[in-house]
Amino acid sequence: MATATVVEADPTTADDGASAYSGVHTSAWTDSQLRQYPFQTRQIPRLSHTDPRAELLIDNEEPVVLTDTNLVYPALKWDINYLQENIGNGDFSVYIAENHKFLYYDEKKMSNFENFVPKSRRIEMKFSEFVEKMHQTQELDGKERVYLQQTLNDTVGRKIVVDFLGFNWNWINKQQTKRNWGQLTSNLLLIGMEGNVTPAHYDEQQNFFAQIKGHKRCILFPPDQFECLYPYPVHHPCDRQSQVDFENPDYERFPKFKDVVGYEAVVGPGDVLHIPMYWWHHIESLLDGGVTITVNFWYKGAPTPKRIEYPLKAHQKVAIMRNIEKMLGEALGDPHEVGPLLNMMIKGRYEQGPS
Ligand SMILES: O=C(O)CCC(=O)C(=O)O
Repeated sequence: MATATVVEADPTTADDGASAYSGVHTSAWTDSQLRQYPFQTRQIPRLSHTDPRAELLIDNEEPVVLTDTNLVYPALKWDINYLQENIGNGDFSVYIAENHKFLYYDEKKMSNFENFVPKSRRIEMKFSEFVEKMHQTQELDGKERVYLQQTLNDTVGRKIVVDFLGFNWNWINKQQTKRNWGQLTSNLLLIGMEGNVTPAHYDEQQNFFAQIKGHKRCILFPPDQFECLYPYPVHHPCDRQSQVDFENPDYERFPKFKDVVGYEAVVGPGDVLHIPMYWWHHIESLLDGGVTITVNFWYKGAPTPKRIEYPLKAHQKVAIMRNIEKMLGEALGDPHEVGPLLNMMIKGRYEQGPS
């Protein structure tokens, strides 16, 4: 199933302070800060950006943690106080969830599924209100939580602009050009509480995920594990998100989740994780690890090549499936008719069985 050829991490460099290799290291974190899940993972390699293996992995649309890009070097001094003083008076999107899981939903698709009840809500607030809210929820002892997720924009203060201009644009622009990626669409600033979880989903963009403060565990799955992860229908507000609750998987509904195999890395300040387009990612701020700050760099993928090569890659098949669902939704005039029609089309006809 998994066709990814992620190179095996070098145990001498793979460690970010705690050990999947049980060597002796000074620990920035320990295994007890990781949540437990019922599937196996392999380590994503941690490499220097000058290592040719790193370039190869990015070329092959495979994940890698780059340890020394200096991509967000000026931001490594950012903490809540510095941001509160300098980030400006703009509005920030803050999600409030009833537990640690922040399942994303597309508000524009909510009218397609009138019975859908989101488990988190988005509120626009000033940065100082967010900080206050975070302190309040910390006192509530972890039940309700907040997660700031805001695209960086021109409302930020002068010092943040200076930091932003000092990012290693030279390196990242070269990455973009070399691979013929489209434009940088946005930089999302994420400020999370310890223990926050972004459940598994995929994006239709290339991502350089730059960790600034605290540690995050990133579990990735290649696009060929689509069948094991059971994404919501395209018209559902949770499009691109897995329906499987990793902490309590319903194997009757999602039997193939038993076959899922992930790749994982814990990223800390200065690390940059390449999350290739269409790769599933589940991201958790470590338990008892304090506040986390991340800025990601989302790029449009390369244009479809003029000459298509066969066999198609898994992510190209995902794109085809998405288009079929979208076209059926339009043709039928009702997203709720897509599932029944697809079922009618395949039931007793295309399922595997005696030939
Ligand atoms: O860091 C997180 O919690 C989620 C980030 C994410 O999903 C992304 O950058 O695509």
